[in-house]
Amino acid sequence: MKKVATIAGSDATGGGGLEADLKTFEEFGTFGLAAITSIVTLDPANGAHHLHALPLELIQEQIASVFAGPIDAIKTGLLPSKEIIALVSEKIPKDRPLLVDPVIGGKGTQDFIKNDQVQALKETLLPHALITTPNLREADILSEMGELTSEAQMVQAAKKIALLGVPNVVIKGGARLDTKETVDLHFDGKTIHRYPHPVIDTPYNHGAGCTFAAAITAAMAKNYPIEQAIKLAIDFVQAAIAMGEKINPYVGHVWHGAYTHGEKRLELTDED
Ligand code: PXL
Repeated sequence: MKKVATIAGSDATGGGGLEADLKTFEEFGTFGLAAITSIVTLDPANGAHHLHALPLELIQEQIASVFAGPIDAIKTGLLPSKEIIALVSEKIPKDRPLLVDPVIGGKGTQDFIKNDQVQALKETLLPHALITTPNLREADILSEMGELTSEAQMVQAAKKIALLGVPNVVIKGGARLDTKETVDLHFDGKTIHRYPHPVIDTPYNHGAGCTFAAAITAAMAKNYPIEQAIKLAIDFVQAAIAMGEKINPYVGHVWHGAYTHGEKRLELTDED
């Protein structure tokens, strides 16, 4: 069985973060392992997110635990300080496919990220990545191009980010361009591949980014070629968004089980 590791934050509400990663790894029929960098909580009184980073020694011990045996692919998510980024960059095996999800501009986490972390990500971790998966906002920050409002700008940003030493850059169009169809762009160092798909009109899409990145990582562990892994991940996330659920008064999450269990869930009734 393929083993897939995530080094990420915990999203206590279960939509994004390592919860999304582990659920997604499982859906892909792989074995998931996790090192927790931080815990993100949600205040039920007002919906505010709070970040609690774990001590470096504890993160280091977890990374040692995770890599005590062979791992087929690695994903990183929220790495909330430059020291944590340096530690992860130093300790992860360099001969395994690494996906870096640059969690610097997502809902719920964007307020936690400081400029020195972005620099550390660019200089220390991204050069080890086989693939990175920024959303539009993250691509804007990494490329230093400012707000990206067209596909032509996404192409330019992908090429700039590749210059940081990443062979594959996937920029997610998401729902921000305010159209019925969106496009995810993949630059493989030579060619731009387009992955157009419909925008699903729902507010319940928290966790979509983490789930997309986790799906690509699991597919890479299973030796899918990158383009096929991206296509599969898009289908997986589209299903997860289509069956999104309101989880608390503030957010609704994608359902990571939708791609493989969606039909069955329709047949079963919840025993309330
Ligand atoms: O932005 C995605 C994300 C990543 N990691 C953690 C999160 C979230 C969103 O809330 O909590 C830990």
